[in-house]
Amino acid sequence: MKDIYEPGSLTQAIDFHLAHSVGKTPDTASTTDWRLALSRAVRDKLIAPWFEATNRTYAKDRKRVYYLSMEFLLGRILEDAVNNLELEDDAREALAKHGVSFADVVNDEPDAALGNGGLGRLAACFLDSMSCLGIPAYGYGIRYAHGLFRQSFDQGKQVEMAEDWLRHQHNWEFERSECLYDIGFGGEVIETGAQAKWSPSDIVMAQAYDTPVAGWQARWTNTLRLWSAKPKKIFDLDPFNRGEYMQAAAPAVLAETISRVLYPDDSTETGKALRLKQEFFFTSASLQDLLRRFLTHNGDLRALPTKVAIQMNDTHPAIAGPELIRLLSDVHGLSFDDAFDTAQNTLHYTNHTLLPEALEAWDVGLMRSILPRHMQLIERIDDRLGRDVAMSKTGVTPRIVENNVVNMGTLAFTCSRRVNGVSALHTDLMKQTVFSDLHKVYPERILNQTNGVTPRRWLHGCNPGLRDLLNETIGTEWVSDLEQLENIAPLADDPAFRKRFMAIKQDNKRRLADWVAENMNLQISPDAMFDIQIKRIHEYKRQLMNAFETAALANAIRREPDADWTPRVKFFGGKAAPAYVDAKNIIRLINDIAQSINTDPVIGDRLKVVYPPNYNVSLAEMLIPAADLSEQISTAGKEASGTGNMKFALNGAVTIGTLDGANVEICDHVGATNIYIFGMTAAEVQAAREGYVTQDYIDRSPILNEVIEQVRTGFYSPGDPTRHWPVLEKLLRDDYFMVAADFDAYWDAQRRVDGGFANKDAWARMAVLNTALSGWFSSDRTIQGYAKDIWGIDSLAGETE
Ligand code: F58
Repeated sequence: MKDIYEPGSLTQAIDFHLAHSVGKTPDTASTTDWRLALSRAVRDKLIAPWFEATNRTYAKDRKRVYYLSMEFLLGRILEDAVNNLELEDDAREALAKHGVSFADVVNDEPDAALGNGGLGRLAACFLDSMSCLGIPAYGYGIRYAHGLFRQSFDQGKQVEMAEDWLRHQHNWEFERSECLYDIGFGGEVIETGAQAKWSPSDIVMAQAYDTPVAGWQARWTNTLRLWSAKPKKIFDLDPFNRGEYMQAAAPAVLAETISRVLYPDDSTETGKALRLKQEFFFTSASLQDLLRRFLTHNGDLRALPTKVAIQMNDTHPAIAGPELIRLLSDVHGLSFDDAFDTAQNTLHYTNHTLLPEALEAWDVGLMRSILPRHMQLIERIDDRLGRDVAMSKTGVTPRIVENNVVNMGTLAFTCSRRVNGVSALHTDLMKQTVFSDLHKVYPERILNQTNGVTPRRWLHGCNPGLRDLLNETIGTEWVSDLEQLENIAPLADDPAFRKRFMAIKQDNKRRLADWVAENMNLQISPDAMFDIQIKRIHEYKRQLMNAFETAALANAIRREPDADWTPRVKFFGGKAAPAYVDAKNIIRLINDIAQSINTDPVIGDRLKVVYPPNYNVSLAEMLIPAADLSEQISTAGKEASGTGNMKFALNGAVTIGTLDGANVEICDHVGATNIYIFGMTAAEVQAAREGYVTQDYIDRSPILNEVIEQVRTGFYSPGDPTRHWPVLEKLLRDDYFMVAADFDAYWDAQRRVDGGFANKDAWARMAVLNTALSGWFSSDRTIQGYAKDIWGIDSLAGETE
């Protein structure tokens, strides 16, 4: 199929869509109208490559990947699509003809925030890379009506508001009103002989919405298929006619609840049931859909693994094990053993956390009431595991169902051919800790695929200054072959190149400073070091340690204002789960510390603290290119990988970090002299747990002690001196993440950073080398690893007919 527009005819396409899709004339069009028109024009350009990719996959009956993820944290779509199609100049010009700014138009788009953090953003990077590499793939997820909540601050406290990304027309998707599947809940299982039939008591429908995902230069285009819940029966007329309008509408409302909101946590009982329903809803719809597609070409379902690889992004879709077995056996007639083997050879599971509280476990009673047939199958799968365990003679006793809960990690592991961690350290720890028993029974199953990030969004798109410098210096191939950045490494020693590199950084910092002045009513100097920690607020990520260090630095400045300080602006960004009280307390403390420092005339420009509300992908795209220092300071052993750490390094920020997650590999790549590593290792953290007393560490650190005393006596909350006691109480009672133990090492490392930044040439050299040597952290490399080691799928891009 040919492109419907002539090359260079974007103007014509935008004008067409402004009139025919949006229904406006140029003189009445708002920024949003122009955005909708441009989005339609750009979407048109995706259609030909999309059809071609689909046809080629079909024609050759190629193996496909199905990436099942509860979350796809896409961010804005328009600018990314424009970049991938290299239409930026055309779009800018076309809009300029009408006196409209391209930047205003792309910034008008709300973020598609269908994810919480790293896990969801990783899924979005993977979609981009699979399209760039020409790997036939579908992303499957949920079309939440409301994505991650919007955050604001009220006197420093986090306030959550519902997000509403679909309020304006969403121009990227195609509604597939014919693509519907029944999803059952509850009811009973009727067994006749060896046959089981599940008869659910409630049924909702899953309806597909497809978004084309174009890869770099539209070499290949895959599909993101998101499911929306619809009622089976649209309306109850009887109660309506009786005037009982609420009752008439209730069944539909209840059904639609399933895809209404992205869950930021699951701390309430009702929340738990709804989340389990969401998980089953999208998993079952996806499996039914892919089986239907498989059966259009193939007869024997036992051949499924030759044509299909399913990747489960964490345990959220882990019900895929029993559901696939159910579909294969109860619906399509395979024996349980054949169904199990087929499912297991098709499924793969990625683990993203070892934190015990984040490992999913469902109450057996809840599972049985919502998914009675699946609970039976889980017990049979557990028996199979029991047999393998006995045969292995390892002496270990892993079980899926234990103490009346279904352990979803063990279920996912048992039903998968391959299980992977997301960084080298995390994968080792998986083998030693959470999955040590299963690893003994199945020593071949666990492997590592260190995370990566897409260079299209996280360098080419968000840092146009650096993009242009790179294009001019080493050509443009780096965009789809990121390790070519190594070619700039020798230029770290070239003063002229360093100067240009740092001038770009300075421009990015100036832009951010302008944004802060305009949006936060705070003046910051772009000459200061921009020190940034942006990520979900969690105790293990230790924003608290950063806040304490910030307060301690302010104290030191107040004592000796005329000493030779390296001016800094500390940025914090991130949301806390609404029910995570300890994290919300930390947010309030940071905001109070910021208020105290920013209004202190003695401190002045030597230190400022900025915490913009509602951190999201778009804000990250502005902050990361402007960073000098990247904060990656989690307690060693707790951050599975991190991906922000990679984005910062790629954009020429130097990392201060612990030997945790992928920081270890970043250190290996950029070199130990170009990163500030401090603190305990994962093994040292384990050893320090024995007899740990927070107060002992505080007593040994006069710097930390002073800050703790200030917090205790209300220095940061003068009208309300006890406000931050809960933070201290928690710390003193249970400093599980060892803020006190690592504080002095962190303080010392920060003072080394001060010295490092003061030496402009040496710092610039480090910055250049960080960009040059982090090309390995492209998600293209990660996806190539999955394709080769896990999925057994080749690229189709560039392959001749
Ligand atoms: C993150 N997990 C890891 N979970 O913490 C991070 O180290 C890693 O780099 C990233 O995955 C990608 O592998 C993560 O983001 C969540 O957001 C959960 C989603 C479900 C609700 C609880 C949080």
